[in-house]
Amino acid sequence: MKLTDEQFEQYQAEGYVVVEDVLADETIDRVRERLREYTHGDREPETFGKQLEPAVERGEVDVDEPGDAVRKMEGLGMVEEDEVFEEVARDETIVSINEHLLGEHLKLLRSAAMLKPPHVGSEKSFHQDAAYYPIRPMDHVTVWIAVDEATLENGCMSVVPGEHTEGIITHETDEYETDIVIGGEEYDDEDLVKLPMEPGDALFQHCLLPHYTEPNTTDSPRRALIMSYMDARSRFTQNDEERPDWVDSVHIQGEEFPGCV
Ligand SMILES: O=C(O)CCC(=O)C(=O)O
Repeated sequence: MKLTDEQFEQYQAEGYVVVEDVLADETIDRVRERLREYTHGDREPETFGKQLEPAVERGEVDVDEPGDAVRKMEGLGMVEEDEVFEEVARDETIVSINEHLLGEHLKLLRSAAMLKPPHVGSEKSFHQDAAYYPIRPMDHVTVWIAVDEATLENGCMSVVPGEHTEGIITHETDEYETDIVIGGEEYDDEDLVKLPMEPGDALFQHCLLPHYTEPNTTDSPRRALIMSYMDARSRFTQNDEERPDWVDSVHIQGEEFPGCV
């Protein structure tokens, strides 16, 4: 599947496009069940991380059980060790849309589950994904896939259309320590587009597009998967000794190139 001309032009001009019904209901059901096994069951990640909501970790807010406070899981190990997440990363529609945007040689740069649990799910402040990764060129694509209905109340994605053409903005560390946020930049409500989405819909987002999600104030989770793809000819800006070990890649399709990611 390719994007329509209109969708392709929207991605180029505005830095994002939402494609509906990318993942089938059965796939979404498997993802939900697997996420629950990691949060509330006895499945433990071996090669990727799980992070609790910081306010819960600091003892400021209580939850019934620790699984109710898992903020995210992150790491390429998600697709290397778990066949359910690997199926999503290699999904034919997702890969072919990335091929349309980035060309035929593709690698996966990031895999994560953002779980924004009921009531305790916190905001994710404005940031550009490119700021996290020492990769050039800065043109990787983040695919944000709704696992639950994402609404205005439970923390759907908000983006600043067209801002991906303005280059990288200075970021600073925020309270999570693992996260960085755009420093000193304010966006007005009229600069934003809020993107409610249905389960299985996918947002394709340019890595320089500033985006943000609000806290989850509802009784239901707002879970999403993130898979980020890059051209396999991208390069790390740091040498192997300086490169953090969470910055790595998984081959998806096409050629691999010497000296590249
Ligand atoms: O899912 C969310 O709440 C935001 C995730 C996000 O923007 C990110 O992790 O880069």
